[in-house]
Amino acid sequence: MLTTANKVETAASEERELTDGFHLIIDALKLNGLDTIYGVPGIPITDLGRMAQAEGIRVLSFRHEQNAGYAASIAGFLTKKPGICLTVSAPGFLNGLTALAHATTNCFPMILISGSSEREIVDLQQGDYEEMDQLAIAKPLCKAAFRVLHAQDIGIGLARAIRAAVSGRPGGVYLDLPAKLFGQVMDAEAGRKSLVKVIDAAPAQIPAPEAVKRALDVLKSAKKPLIILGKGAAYAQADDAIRTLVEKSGIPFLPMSMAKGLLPDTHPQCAGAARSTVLKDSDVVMLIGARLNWLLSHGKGKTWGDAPKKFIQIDIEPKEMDSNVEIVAPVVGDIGSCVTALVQGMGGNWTAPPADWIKTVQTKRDDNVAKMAPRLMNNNSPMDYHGALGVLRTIIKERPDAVLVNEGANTLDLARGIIDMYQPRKRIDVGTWGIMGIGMGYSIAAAVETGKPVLAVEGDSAFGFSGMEVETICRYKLPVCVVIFNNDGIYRGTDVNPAGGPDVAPTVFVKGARYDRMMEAFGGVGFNATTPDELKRAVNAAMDSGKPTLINAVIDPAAGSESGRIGNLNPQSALKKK
Ligand SMILES: Cc1ncc(C[n+]2csc(CCOP(=O)(O)OP(=O)(O)O)c2C)c(N)n1
Ligand SMILES: [Mg+2]
Repeated sequence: MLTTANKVETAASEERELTDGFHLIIDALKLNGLDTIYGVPGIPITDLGRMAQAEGIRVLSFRHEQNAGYAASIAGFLTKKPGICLTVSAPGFLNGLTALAHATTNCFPMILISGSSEREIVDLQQGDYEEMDQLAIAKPLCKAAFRVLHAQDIGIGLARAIRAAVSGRPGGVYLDLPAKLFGQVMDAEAGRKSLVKVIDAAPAQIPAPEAVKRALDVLKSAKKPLIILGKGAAYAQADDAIRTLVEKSGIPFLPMSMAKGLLPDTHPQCAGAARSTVLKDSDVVMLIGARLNWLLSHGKGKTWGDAPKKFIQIDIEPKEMDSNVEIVAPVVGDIGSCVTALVQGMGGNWTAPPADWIKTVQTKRDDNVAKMAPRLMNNNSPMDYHGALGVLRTIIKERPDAVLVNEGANTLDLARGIIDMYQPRKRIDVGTWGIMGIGMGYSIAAAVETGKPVLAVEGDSAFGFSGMEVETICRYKLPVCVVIFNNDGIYRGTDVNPAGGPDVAPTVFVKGARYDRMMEAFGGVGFNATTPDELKRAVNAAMDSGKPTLINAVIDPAAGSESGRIGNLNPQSALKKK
C-alpha cells in the first residue's frame, strides 16, 4: 500500500490504477445500494461529502448532526436499509450519538459514520484537533461499533456495519474512520476486489413449528383475544400477511403509535378507541413486534386489570421474551415468517372470537368515537387541540399517502388518538423514548425516502429542538408542511413564576411568537392560523403546492394538560406540594 505522500508523486502517471480511502468508502456504499447520506460537513469528511455527491450519492447537509442522525434513523425504519449519518470528529460525533442511541432503542437500522482524529495522538491523549476516543464512547450506545484503519478493510468494515444494523433486531451501528484512512492510496483493482456486496443482509428467521402450534393453541383457547401491533410489525413490511392474520382471526387489534395504519384505524376490528377496555378485559394477548415496555405499562398493573392474562409474543429477539411478564407462547423469528406460519397453521376454518367480546369492544369504540366527534368540529378561536386536530384528521383522511410526523406532549398524545391513519408506515413520532427533537429530521428523511408529502404536527417546544432545519427543508425544496401547535410553552403557556420575579415560569415561552416568520426567512411559505378554518385552508394549500410551509397554529395557552397523557409518570413527593 502507498502512503499519502506517494500518492502525490504517482497520481499523474498512474491515476487510473490507484484508488483511495475516500473512493473506496463511496464505492462500498454504492455497491450496497446506500445512496443517501445525511450529515454535516467539516474536517475530516468535507471532501468525502463532495466526492460522494460527485459520484451520484444524494448528500443532504443539515444544520445540526442530531437532526441528520434522526433523519438517518427514520430512513432506516422506512426502507429497511441502514440510514447513513456522516459526522465530523468529537463534537459532531457526539451530536450524532443521541440519534444513534435512539436508533438502537427503537430498533431502527442506522450507521453513524464519523471521521476521527489521529489514533496515535488520541491514544496518548496529546491533545489532537477534536481529540476523542469515539469508538469507546459509542460502544455502549449502539448495537455494534467498528473502526477501519486500512483502506483495504473499508469493504469489510462497511459490510460488517450493514449486517449488524439490519440483521436480527435492527439497531444503530458506529463506524469510526480516522482522518488518515481517507487519503490512503491503494491499487484500484485490489481496491475493487476488497469491496463486499452484502448478500441477504437480514436473513429470514423461521419460527420453530412447535412454537407456532403452541401459539395457535393458546389463541384458540381465548374467549377475549387481542392482537397488539407494534412498530416492529410496521418495520417488517409484511403488511399483507399481517392483514390476513388479523382478518382471518377476527380478533380485535390495537396498533401502537407507529403501527397505526398497518390496517386502517377505521377497520371494523380496530380497537384503538377502546384501548383501556381491551387491555383490561382481554384474556389472551398476542404481541406482534411490540414490546411490553412502559408504553404498555410493562404488561401488568392497573392498566391490565385483574383477570388472568396469557401473552403470546412474536419477536425476532429471543431475549425479549419474559422481559416483563411470563410469555406462555414465545414465537421467535422475523415478523413476516412468523405471521405467515401462523396464518398457514390456522387452516381454513378458524373460529372467530365469541360474539359478545367483539360486541363489547365495538360498542366501547363506537361510544368513544361518538363522544369525541362534536369536540373535533368546534371552530373556537383561539383554537383548542380538538378543533385544530379535527381539521388535520380530515386532511389525512383525504390524503392518506402523506406521512405524518408528530411530536410534543399534548400535541403528540391528542394527535395520536384523533388522527386516523390509513396506510402502513405513515405515522412516525417520538418512539420508545418519547423524545423531542425528531421533527424536522424525520420530516426531511420522510420526504426524501418516500417522495410523498409530509405533514409535521409539532408542539411549539418540540419544534424548537430541530427548528433550524426549516432552512434545510427550504434549501432542498421538500414538500413538508409544518404545523406548530403554539400554546406559548411546554404543556401550557399559563404557568406563573411562584417566586414572583421577572423570569417567567420554566414551562413558558415568549407569548404570541410567530414561528411562521422563520420559514419566510428562508423563502418558504409562512402562515398564521387562528381558527380551524384558516388552518384547514393553509394546510390544504401547502399540500397542494408541495412548497415548504410553516403554519403557526395559535392554540389556547390554557388548553393543554401537564405532560399530555403521561402526567402520572411525574414523581410525586410524599410531602404535600407548597
Ligand atoms: C429530548 C427531550 N427533552 C425534553 C423532553 C421533555 N418534554 C416532554 S414533552 C416536552 C415538550 C412539550 O411541549 P410542546 O411540544 O409545546 O407540546 P404541548 O404539550 O405544549 O402541546 C418536553 C420538553 C423530552 N421528552 N425529550
Ligand atoms: Mg406547547
